[in-house]
Amino acid sequence: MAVAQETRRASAAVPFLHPALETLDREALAALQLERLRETLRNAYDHVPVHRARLDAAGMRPDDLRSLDDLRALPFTVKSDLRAHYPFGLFARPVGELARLHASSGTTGKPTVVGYTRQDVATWAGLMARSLTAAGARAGDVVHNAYGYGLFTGGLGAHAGAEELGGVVVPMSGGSTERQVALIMDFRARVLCSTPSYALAIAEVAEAQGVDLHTSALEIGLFGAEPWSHAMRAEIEARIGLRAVDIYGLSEIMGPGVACECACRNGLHGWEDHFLFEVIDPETGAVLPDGEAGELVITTLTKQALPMLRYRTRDITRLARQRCDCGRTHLRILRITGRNDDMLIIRGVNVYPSQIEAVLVGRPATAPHYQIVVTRQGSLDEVALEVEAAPGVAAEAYSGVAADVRHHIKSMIGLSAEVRVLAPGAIARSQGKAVRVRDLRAKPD
Ligand code: DLL
Repeated sequence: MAVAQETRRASAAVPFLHPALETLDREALAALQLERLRETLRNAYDHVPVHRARLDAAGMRPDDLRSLDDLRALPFTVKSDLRAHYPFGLFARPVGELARLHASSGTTGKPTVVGYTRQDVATWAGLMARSLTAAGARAGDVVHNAYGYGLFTGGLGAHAGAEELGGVVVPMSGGSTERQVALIMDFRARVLCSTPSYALAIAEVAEAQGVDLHTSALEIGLFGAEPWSHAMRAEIEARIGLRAVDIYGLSEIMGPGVACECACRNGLHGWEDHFLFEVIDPETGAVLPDGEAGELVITTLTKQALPMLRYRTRDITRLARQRCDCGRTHLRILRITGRNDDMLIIRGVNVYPSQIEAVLVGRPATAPHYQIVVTRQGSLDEVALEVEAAPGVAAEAYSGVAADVRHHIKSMIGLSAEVRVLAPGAIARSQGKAVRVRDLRAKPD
């Protein structure tokens, strides 16, 4: 009942950005997708030799496409394809016709580079504005944007979307946390855009400065770019006093705004007029039925510069296609629980960092700042959890707190882990994506 009331209030107060598009019935949506998929295949086939060779090898021509199910015959694209054809080999337009380049940080090897035409940039701003609207933002809102500006898509992506919506953007970027607190208060920001871990760092600095963010104008947070648990959502909401909304995206597909929660917050609406979503079994590549957990695969439907065919995101999630209470018909991506490559196998137990977070965050004696340290003893992987004590917990109590956390990790995840409780402030704070796992295992070259 409470949810229904909240939804009614939310949808009365927050109009859709494109009601006709966001509530298209499934049949009309599928027809639009098929038309756009044909166009995308033509673009990829005609302009990207790598795609043309793969489609030829699969015996498929763009005009052969009869139904959306034919998508399953298309080969996957993976991140290493972008690296192998660095920098511009997967682009369907000459660089001189582009408006923007972004790139991943590329901690190992070459970065992955993505490009946008002017129209791609406009599409992206439109989808980001749609996402902000779904989250509850509206024209005239002051939007404090603490996503990093630069090659990372978070800063500029959120910025352009907020402007498109008619918002008043504060282009803060990450860092200078004390200044962030002051400007959030002084400029009366209603919307905060940042990673969830950085939102918590902002809350912490505000508390240390004696500033109560509950008295700020903040009402909505658009948090994404890294996995975060429901427990983390509750923690952020309690510390800042806003409604925390999950937003998803990735540079290879566009940037932030590929999917976003609405006021119902029961999954992130994936904008299906611009993307096709599938979930596959990561081992076999077979498409899984809705509701089953697997790897998210996305095909772009309107991208000009970088059309992506069945891109394997490595993100683990489930899809739900039933109509949402908000009235939107676009499917929902349930919370991203982690990435394939983040999964740890510790003595045969498969563990995602977000499962550990769900146990650690919200316990009264620990703070939501943690790191997972993985080492190898002989042929066995070992894991140690370092978590900060909540402020005010006496140092003599740390060993008891550690025993309690160890017990809960064992009973809820089945993992036996060493737990080290550290003093408040001992774990480095992120200004963007948090580094949750310190992997000290020797890596083969
Ligand atoms: O992180 C784009 C973004 C910016 C999304 C701001 C949301 C907000 P990349 O740097 O390319 O792009 O990283 C993409 O981050 O494949 C996921 O693993 C992870 N990720 C992004 N959003 C979420 C989320 C941006 N809401 C990678 N929940 C993705 C969990 C997320 N993981």
